[in-house]
Amino acid sequence: MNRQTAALAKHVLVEYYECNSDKIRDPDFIEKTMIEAAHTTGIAVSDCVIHSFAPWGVSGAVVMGESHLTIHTWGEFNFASVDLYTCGENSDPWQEFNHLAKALESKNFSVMEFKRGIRHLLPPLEELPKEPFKVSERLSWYHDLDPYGFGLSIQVKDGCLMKKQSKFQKLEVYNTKKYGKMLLQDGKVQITEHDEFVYHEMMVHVPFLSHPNAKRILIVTGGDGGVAREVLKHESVEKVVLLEADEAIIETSKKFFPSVSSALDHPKLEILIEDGTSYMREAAEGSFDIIFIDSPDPMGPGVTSFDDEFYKNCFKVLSEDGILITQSASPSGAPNEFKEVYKKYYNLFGKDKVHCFFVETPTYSTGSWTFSYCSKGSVNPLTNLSEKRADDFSLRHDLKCYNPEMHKAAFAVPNYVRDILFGLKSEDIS
Ligand code: AG3
Repeated sequence: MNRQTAALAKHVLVEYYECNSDKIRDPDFIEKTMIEAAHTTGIAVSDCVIHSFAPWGVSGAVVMGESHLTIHTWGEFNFASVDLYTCGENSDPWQEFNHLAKALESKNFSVMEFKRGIRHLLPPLEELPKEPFKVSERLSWYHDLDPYGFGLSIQVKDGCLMKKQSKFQKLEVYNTKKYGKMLLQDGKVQITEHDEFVYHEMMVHVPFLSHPNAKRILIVTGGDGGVAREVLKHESVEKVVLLEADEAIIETSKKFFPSVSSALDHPKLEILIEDGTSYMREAAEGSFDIIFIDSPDPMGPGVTSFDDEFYKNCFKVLSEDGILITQSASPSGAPNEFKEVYKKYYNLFGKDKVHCFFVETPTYSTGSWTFSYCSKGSVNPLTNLSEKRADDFSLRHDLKCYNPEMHKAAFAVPNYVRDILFGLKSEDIS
């Protein structure tokens, strides 16, 4: 770049003619496409605002670090007018341009490129004050939005600490204002440093303190290590197998969440990088006392690929008194998913062997989440709870959430959830 043409940013103005008329009238499509286009630059996206106008127009803006992308569409003319502004000499707005041209199916376009902030017209750097400018910290919001018209917003600082597409999913790490570091999988919050203890302690200690003697433990998709950390607090445990398909989760947790991944090198723990389907097919009958499935959402965007055969194999692999614990979504946020999950377990274990318990999860949308407790034999989460043992355990390990009162209270089910669970008719349970 020579002295005359060097600039701080590039600005490309595009007119996309003869676009696909349905697409340019669809605000959801425009939003998704704009964010995808912004991601092609590699510059972090701060926010996206979209408005639709009657009868056929959409206006939108994506704000990125010192860059932006705006769009105005005229549905009646199959036309979209777009600004692509990217900072940095090496930035490339043309990938954004291509992405939009393809997505909008524009057959004809015109483009102008401008340099912004012509370098030789700006003061030479050596004339700037030696002290760095005081930049006021401005936080932005991360929105974890459900497809059901609801979501969670959490304020983040310092930009994105890590973003990568693994073989299986998009992983991101942010530093939040209130909850410490946060891990996202495909845009959904999985853990935050400051509230993960609720989910992990309750998921693990509820079955352990009602099972008489759990020794052999299987964890499926718990690569961040939170479940393993809690499991390994129990001295009865002889062996823990952790099945995780995505090695990148393990690496990310070790790097950014040392307090969650702290037990991943424990000598009793065996980590296998696989999704569990074939492992479960081949595992010996009755070989595990507790199985934990710490999956992303049971259905919807973060859906896991476990099919009926996998769950049948879980049943087979459990010992006589074995317990299967899975996260079972938010019944108010995703009632249909919730219902489907319980339908499956009722079929497999029998209705009276399946119990639902609640936990408070400030950083999962709705703030209230459930686990399912499915018992193969006669272990019951309440009648088999040893309160003395639970109390001692909680004190000895200085737990932040679990205690015998929490254990009992967790199984209190509000009427609207009872209606879903008890309303599952025998024909649903086939
Ligand atoms: N596992 C899944 C939590 C559910 C997240 N869903 C959501 N935010 N919609 C958490 C992994 C912790 N080990």
